[in-house]
Amino acid sequence: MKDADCLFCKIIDCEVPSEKVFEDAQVYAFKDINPKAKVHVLVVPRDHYRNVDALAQADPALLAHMVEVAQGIADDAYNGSYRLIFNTGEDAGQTVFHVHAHVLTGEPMEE
Ligand code: IU
Repeated sequence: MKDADCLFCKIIDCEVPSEKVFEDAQVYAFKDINPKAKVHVLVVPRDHYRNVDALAQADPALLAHMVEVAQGIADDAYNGSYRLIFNTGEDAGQTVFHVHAHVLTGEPMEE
């Protein structure tokens, strides 16, 4: 399931460059180009779902796997603490409509 016009589908397919942090058969994780924390990684499923609700309904096990990968990133990069954000909808700040988890870690978080 790919969307030819989707930026993150292109990043997963290496048509657009990214700084890879992790990948497996189901997900791809890369550094956010505009980091909001010392470590800011986006975890993205290879299959295209427009937001976290669509993913949760279609494949909850894949959503759980994204959380597992986020935890692994925070374990490797820091001390296991991290903030996990799914912006959902334009008014919430979602700009790329391919579900992605923002993993913010690497330092103590401000409020
Ligand atoms: P959002 O939740 O849809 O707003 O998150 C999109 C993120 O994708 C945002 O933090 C951007 O900095 C990030 N990003 C990126 O990492 N690489 C890109 O080429 C583009 C956006 I465009």
